[in-house]
Amino acid sequence: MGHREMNAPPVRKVVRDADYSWGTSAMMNLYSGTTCPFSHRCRIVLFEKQMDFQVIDVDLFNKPEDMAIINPYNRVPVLVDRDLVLYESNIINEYIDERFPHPQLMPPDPQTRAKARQLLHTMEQELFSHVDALDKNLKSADKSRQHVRDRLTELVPLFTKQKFLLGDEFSLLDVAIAPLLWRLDFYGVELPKTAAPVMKFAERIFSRQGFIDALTPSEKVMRR
Ligand SMILES: N[C@@H](CCC(=O)N[C@@H](CS)C(=O)NCC(=O)O)C(=O)O
Repeated sequence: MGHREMNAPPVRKVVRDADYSWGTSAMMNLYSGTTCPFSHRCRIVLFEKQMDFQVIDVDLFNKPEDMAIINPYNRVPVLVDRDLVLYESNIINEYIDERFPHPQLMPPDPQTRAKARQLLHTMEQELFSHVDALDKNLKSADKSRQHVRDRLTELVPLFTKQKFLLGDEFSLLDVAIAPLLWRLDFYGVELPKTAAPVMKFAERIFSRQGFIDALTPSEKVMRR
């Protein structure tokens, strides 16, 4: 699995006619939502690595019954790698990064890695906890828009010094934030003009081939 003849192009199969044969393929299987920002994170990492994998689109309005068996939270993304079943996007991404270490997306030294994990946690608390309200345009969506706008604007000083969240190298932190940055227009979050360095950072991610390849047709139309 994941190993190919030298110079053979990677096999990247996208299954759109949901064939939910859990884990029967020799390749890594990612069960993914076509508009789900958390699944989007895992698709980016898969496409950034030169390896074989299969992305299986899960219809979230008509979820397969056994989804709840493989993930007790009954959510996507889920990664099935033969006997291993994983859920939670950041956990899946760390696994893929360790299983296919080139290019490495987590920092190599324990201290920076611990800091990265801490920042991933902060990102969930401060930004991604608002995704549900924004996505469903709940009553609290306006508060969420303001909160997301303020937290992102706070990142401005960081990008006067460095290209990406952890420094000048692209990392799993940039992967984790990217689906939200891609959806800002879609969620109705407008950043102030002073936040231009943050949008420049976003464009740096959006122009990567791995990012472009990972977009589903429904995500492509979220942003012009
Ligand atoms: N914290 C989880 C969040 C996953 C999540 O919320 N997934 C949503 C779609 S974006 C889902 O599957 N919801 C269940 C449903 O819509 O039925 C992660 O990072 O993987």
